[in-house]
Amino acid sequence: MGLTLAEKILKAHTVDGEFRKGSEIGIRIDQTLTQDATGTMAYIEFEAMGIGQVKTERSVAYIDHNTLQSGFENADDHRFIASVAKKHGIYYSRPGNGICHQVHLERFSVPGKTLIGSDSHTPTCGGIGMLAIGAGGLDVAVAMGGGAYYITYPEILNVRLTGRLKPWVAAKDIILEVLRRISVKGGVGKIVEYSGDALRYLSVPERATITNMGAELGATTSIFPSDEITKEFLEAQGRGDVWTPLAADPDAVYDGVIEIDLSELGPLAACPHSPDNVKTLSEIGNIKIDQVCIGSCTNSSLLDMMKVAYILKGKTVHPDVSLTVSPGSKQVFGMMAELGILDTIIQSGARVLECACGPCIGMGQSPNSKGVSLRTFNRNFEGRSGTRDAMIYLVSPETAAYSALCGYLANPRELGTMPLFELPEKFHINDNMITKPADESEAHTVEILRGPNIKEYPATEELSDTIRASCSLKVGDNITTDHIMPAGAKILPLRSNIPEISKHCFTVCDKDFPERAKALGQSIIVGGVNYGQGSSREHAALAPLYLGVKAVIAKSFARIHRQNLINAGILPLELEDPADYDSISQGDVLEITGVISSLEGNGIFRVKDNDTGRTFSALCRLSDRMKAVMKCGGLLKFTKQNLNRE
Ligand code: MIC
Ligand code: SF4
Repeated sequence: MGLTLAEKILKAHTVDGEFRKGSEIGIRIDQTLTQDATGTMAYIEFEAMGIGQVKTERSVAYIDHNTLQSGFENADDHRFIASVAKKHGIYYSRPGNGICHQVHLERFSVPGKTLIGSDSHTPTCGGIGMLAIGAGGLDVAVAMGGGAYYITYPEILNVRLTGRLKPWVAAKDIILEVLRRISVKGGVGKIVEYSGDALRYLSVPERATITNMGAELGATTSIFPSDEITKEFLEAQGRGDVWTPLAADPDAVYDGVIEIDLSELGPLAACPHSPDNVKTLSEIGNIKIDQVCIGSCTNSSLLDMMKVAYILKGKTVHPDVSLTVSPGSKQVFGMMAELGILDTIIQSGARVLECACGPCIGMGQSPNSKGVSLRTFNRNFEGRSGTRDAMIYLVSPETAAYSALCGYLANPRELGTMPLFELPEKFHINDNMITKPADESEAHTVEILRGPNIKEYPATEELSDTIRASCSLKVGDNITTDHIMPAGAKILPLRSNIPEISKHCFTVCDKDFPERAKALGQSIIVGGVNYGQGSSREHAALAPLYLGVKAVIAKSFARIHRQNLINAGILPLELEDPADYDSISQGDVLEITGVISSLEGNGIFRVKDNDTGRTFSALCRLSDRMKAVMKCGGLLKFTKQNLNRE
């Protein structure tokens, strides 16, 4: 029986566990990436493990999230990360060099290699045929130290693309269509593998838009084959030597297949407040808009900018609309200048921002009250833009640019004939903003520069055999990490200070939660389906840990967040019968006895609600390794103990 492409890469990298569906496997990691908002904590953890030089083929630290320096905190974090990188063998991409995923795709990605990154959109590099997975910072720290990364051998879902996109219909519309069909939960436990005749029309940046938003499906990762188009892209990046052809075996067996005829697609938009709330533009109608933001790791490539410039050329942004454009990288930005498209965009009245995450993570450009904002980004969760009552729609750059001129959500198909947009034969290559680490022999001379906002990893405790605690919060379905640990310009600078950032934990849902949880000493959170979807930020586990949360009982969990809870020593319990959710009220005292024997035995935990007298079952089935992690109080302690033993 043949293998799928993802399976081939997984197989070549499996160093632990049985290579069988559903079982836990440990894979060797060739490359890692971090960004600053999760990176500071990841490097605090890396340092706490006492590892010298990174053991990977390539590790890169990017500064792209917290670039708004409205106090000393972010600049201190940048300096800290730069010094750790220099000392420990990590390449450092300076602020101004671009968004981690875009830069990694351009300058470091290698087909067939494995990459984990402390950012949920790490699968962007799947566009070039890498097996690229988003993870918590602690998992990335372990991988930098040479440790394997553990995943459950996933199901492989094949998305077969046929036909050809109509003019002005984009790669963004393809992934929106996948989201429309299978929802934000549809990819959980799966790798999405793309194939089909249509691939010959899809460039690497377009493929990367699709794999990037695979994160919104909840998928472990998404991947495209590595073909002649991949080769051309790498050659244009001056890196043709790293290319290898990669594809699934002709007789590969998939766990599911979705067929999409691209010629049948029209422009789509994800409506507030979820990336899977997808509608056609005519279903939504010509709604009036206040803001348009073009950029983010989903749609900030040179190709995107070329299309945007073509649409804006010689026109002026509608007087009621504010248009922002953030190029994805210094390379993109520089080439926009070189090709004259930057001037075209500036002349149209667009507000050109630095190449960073910017508005995507609420780092400025929050819309006006009740503002309608069209964004080429990947997430439109409530409040993420920084304006609680804003209405965010996710669209393609083509729809965004055309709508910015019209003043309402407009269909770019009206633009008529589309010229052929071609990538340059050679990109502008200048890696002067990527600092190489110190030579290993010099590493001991490098001083780590720590600012006063950088605090230690919170204390964890061994798992106790009885957990008796109040339910400090009960929340509904699809709770995102943006609910649990909000981002934005005011809170992000606290990412290296868990005591301070914890004061904002869950405040989007309940402003009194942090104080209530703290006063209770220890507590349990109850959630619905897909609890913890969205980002990889381990702060969504570390803040609850700091506030005394011992367990989260939910109908189901998102992959990265569940792992982050385990890494932090918080028990993720899945209700055996989802109907039991209804019987629990906030404030009820819940009692779990025989925790250790349940963990070690069949993974079924008996939970008694002392207020109602009801007893119900909740599951947490872990591999032996994960059981050991849980019992000793989390992955950091576990790794330290194991290193000491070696
Ligand atoms: C996001 O898009 O939500 C982020 C900000 O990039 C996060 C990481 C973080 O919270 O720092 C992610 O996607 O993992
Ligand atoms: Fe940055 Fe937004 Fe991409 Fe997250 S989704 S990495 S915030 S651009």
